[in-house]
Amino acid sequence: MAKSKFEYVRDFETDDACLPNCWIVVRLDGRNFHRFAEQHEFKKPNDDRALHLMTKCAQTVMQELEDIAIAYGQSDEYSFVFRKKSRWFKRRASKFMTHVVSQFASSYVFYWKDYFKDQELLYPPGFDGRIVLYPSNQNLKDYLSWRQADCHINNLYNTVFWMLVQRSGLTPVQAQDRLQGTLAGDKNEILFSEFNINYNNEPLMYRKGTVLIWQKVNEVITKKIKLPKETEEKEVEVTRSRTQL
Ligand code: DGT
Ligand code: MG
Ligand code: MG
Ligand code: MG
Ligand code: MG
Repeated sequence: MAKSKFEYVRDFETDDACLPNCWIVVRLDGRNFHRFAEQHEFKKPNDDRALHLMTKCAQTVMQELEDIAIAYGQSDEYSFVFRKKSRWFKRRASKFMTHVVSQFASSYVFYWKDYFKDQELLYPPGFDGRIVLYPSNQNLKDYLSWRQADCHINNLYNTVFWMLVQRSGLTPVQAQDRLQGTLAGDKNEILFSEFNINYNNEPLMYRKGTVLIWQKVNEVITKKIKLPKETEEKEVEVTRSRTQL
């Protein structure tokens, strides 16, 4: 049935190849994680179990898929940067996005119990995805800085907000009013003077998010070899280099 009369339907598929020589960024984000976090009793404002599970899923994505150079994650989102020269799936945007998001979502469910122990997964979570192309290294750097600035702004706000609610007993509305119009310096000051917290000493992962990169490591393994003129096997140490996340 190579050339059936139905073949023409293929022509309805549109070309979605990403522009050559550009960094391809896929960003995913948890769908309605405001509710998901509430239902699964995430710790406020940061839940280590949730953040580490996100990073485990991102590692799985990087290991299973091709050509991802770097990933950056915070809150319920992760960005994956594919190499400029990638030829994976002929650079088709739909392939990149759907493979990233589906691999991530199935990993989230698969590894849930490793991080949440006896907190049951109550319903299947979903993630949205988008794709953005960046032609220059500077654009890519600025993109990552933008996501990191978002992490910083939200985390500073959330840290003060939940201190005011949990420690000072303000209602969420009162805390919101208190923070209305405050600048970063004001928030740092509230944390320091009222809660004795130096924001700069808060965990890096909360303040900056998580970056995943590949690293070359040298691995020493022992190999048994048999030399042609000898009868007995000899153990030798060989060093091989491999990449790990
Ligand atoms: P969306 O993305 O438009 O479908 O809606 P949301 O609700 O996912 O909104 P988004 O992505 O802007 O904000 C992320 C939500 O996830 C936010 O309500 C806080 C929640 N979240 C993420 N990480 C944590 C965490 O570690 N602890 C808690 N308590 N909540 C978290
Ligand atoms: Mg949103
Ligand atoms: Mg979300
Ligand atoms: Mg989000
Ligand atoms: Mg198939």
